[in-house]
Amino acid sequence: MRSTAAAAAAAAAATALLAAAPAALADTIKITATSDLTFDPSEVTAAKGDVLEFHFEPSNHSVAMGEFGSINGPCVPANEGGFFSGYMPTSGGENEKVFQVTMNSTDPMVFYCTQSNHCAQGMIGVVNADDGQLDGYKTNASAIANAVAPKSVFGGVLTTEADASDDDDSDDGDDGGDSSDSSGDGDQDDEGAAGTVRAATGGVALAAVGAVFAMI
Ligand SMILES: [Cu+2]
Repeated sequence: MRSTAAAAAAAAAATALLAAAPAALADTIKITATSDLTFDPSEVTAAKGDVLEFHFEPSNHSVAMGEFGSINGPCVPANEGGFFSGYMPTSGGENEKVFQVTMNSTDPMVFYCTQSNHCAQGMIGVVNADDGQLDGYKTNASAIANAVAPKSVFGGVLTTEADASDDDDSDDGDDGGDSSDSSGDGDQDDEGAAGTVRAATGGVALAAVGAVFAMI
C-alpha cells in the first residue's frame, strides 16, 4: 500500500512538472490554407513549443509570417525571424506536404498568404493576438495590391502528412507516392529532431519520479 501511495505521489509530481514544461504538452495545431482564400482557423492560441501545421488546398497558396505595425505595411515579411512555406500548388485535394512551424514565443503573431492578392482579400491569420488585431490587419491589407514573399523557404519544416491522424479521403491516394521523394528532402532529419525532443521530455519525467522517491 505504501508503495502504491508513493507511486501515486510520484506520478502526480511528474504530471505537475510536465505541465510546467511547455515541450511536454506540445500540441500540433492544424491550420488549412483553403480554396476560399482563408486560413481555417484564422485565430489560434498556441503555447511555446506548440507546432503550427499548415495544410494547403487548391490551387496555390503559401504562408509567411508578417509583422503587426510594420513600417513596410501589411502582407510583407517580418523584418526579423519568421517563416515561409514556399508555394504549395495542388490541383486536387490538399498538397501532400504540410509546413510545420514550432512556436518559440507567445507574442502575438500574424501570418498571411503571399500569393498575388490573397492577403489583400483577407487570407490572413493570427496567433495569440488581441481582440481586433486580425481585423485591423485585414483592413490595412485590403488597401494593397499584391503581397510580398520571402525569397526562399525558411523557419519551418516541409514534411509529408504521414503522421496526421485525420487524413481525409483525398490524401490517401497521395500518400502512396510520397515514399520515393521523401528521402531526399530532409524528412528523416526532421523526424529525428522531433524524436530527440520527445526523448528529452521523457528524461525530465523520469528524473522527477526519481526525485520524489528519494524524498519519501
Ligand atoms: Cu493564397
